[in-house]
Amino acid sequence: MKEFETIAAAATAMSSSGIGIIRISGEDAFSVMEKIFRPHNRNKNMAGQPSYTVHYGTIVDGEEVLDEVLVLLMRGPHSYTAEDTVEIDCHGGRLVMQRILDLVMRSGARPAEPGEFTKRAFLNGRIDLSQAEAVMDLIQSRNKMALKSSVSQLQGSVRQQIEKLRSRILYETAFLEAALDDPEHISLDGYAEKLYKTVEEIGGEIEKLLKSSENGRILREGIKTVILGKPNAGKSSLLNVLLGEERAIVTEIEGTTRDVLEEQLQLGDLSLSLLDTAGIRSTEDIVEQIGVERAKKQAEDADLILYVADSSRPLDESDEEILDLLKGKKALVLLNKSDLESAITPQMMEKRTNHKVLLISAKEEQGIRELEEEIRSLFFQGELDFNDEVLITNVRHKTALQRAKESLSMVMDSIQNGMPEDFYTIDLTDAYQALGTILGEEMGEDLINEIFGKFCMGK
Ligand SMILES: Nc1nc2c(ncn2[C@@H]2O[C@H](COP(=O)(O)OP(=O)(O)OP(=O)(O)O)[C@@H](O)[C@H]2O)c(=O)[nH]1
Ligand SMILES: [Mg+2]
Repeated sequence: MKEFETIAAAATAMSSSGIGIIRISGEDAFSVMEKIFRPHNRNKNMAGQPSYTVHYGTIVDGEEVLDEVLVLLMRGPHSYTAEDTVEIDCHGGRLVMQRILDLVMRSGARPAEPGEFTKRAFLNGRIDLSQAEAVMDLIQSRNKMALKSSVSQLQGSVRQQIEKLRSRILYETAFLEAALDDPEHISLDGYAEKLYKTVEEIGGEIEKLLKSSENGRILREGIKTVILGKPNAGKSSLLNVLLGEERAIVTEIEGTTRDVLEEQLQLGDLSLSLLDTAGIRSTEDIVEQIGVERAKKQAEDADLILYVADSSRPLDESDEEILDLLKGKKALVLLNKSDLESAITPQMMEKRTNHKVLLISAKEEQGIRELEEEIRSLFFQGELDFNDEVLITNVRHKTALQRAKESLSMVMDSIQNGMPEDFYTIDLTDAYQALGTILGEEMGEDLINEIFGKFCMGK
């Protein structure tokens, strides 16, 4: 019966701030409040107060007044958790919040687990699992686009899309089963061709969602941008210029950076996860060798590589090696140290690579705006408009969509191979169930607990 116990937690950070909010949810939320809250108007009957009302008074532990507060009442099912909920707005201070929280626990609530309030909203059917997950994404959003996408998911954009696909699949499964049960009245003549087309269409819709997940991931995690180049090319200098602070060590000694250094960078709406790496060269130094290997490894799964070359020095075999690493990747070639006399011109570089070549000077901060613009246009080429598109931002949703897509492909195979109709229903049902897991249907308790376990405290 654990799910129905009354829970409580601090909903705001426990630190010095204007106010702190303690939230209580469950059957006994109101009775806990009555035990510890003394309304300013002593004659007020708190148990009889309507939902969505705010009351001024004090929190008392016996005769001791702990704080002056406002209490908000929300009766289920019209609350976040869909249960009776009380929020105490107290002063935001570690000690005062801790003392009130202790008192709440002694008065009939137990500490909420991470994500438990949202889990209740889900278990009580107020939101589906994709919406619950959107709550977490919303809190963690690092840029406007990510925020916009999680708000739309919170409002059910993913759910609606999935429900539409599921109901189409369900219709076909039900029709097939009815026909198989009652062949005398329902004919399956010509049905396979029709089903093939429908399944192909649904598969196409799923494919579209899967494609969106790449943009979704970039929104969520930021563009993984790896700065690559030979020692001394100015990689760390570039990182510092982009960040606007002296984050990485810069010296004229080759091999200054040994390890990968990661920093977050905001370019307008875009988030970049920017990685400075060790200069690529063959070296006897074991520590540097490890650094070089790490740099190459990061480059392998980068969304974007910024290749920094020292334009005052001629190209050598290490540059060739780096140019190889750029093949098939989104990349920009940056000829750095444009303030010095050049040994490599953009024209020379353009002959060796299909990537865009830019002249910059990290030291003089030249060409940096242009670089930022190029990065933006690489990721937003006009066609990427997140306004109406449902974006899949969650890896779990992506995996489920892939499973559904595979099952639908099997249905199409069965039709093409002239298999009997009952084969179709098995795979259609699989696809239906796979999509259901996105909404939190057909899922075991363990999995549900694992998902909510990743939430933050008090949410
Ligand atoms: N003239 C000039 N010097 C630069 C420029 N950018 C960097 N430098 C200098 O080049 C040297 C190396 O810069 P770093 O940023 O440490 O180079 P790096 O690529 O990180 O080097 P490693 O960490 O050794 O791989 C430093 O002395 C910088 O001041 C530039 O645009 N113009
Ligand atoms: Mg460096």
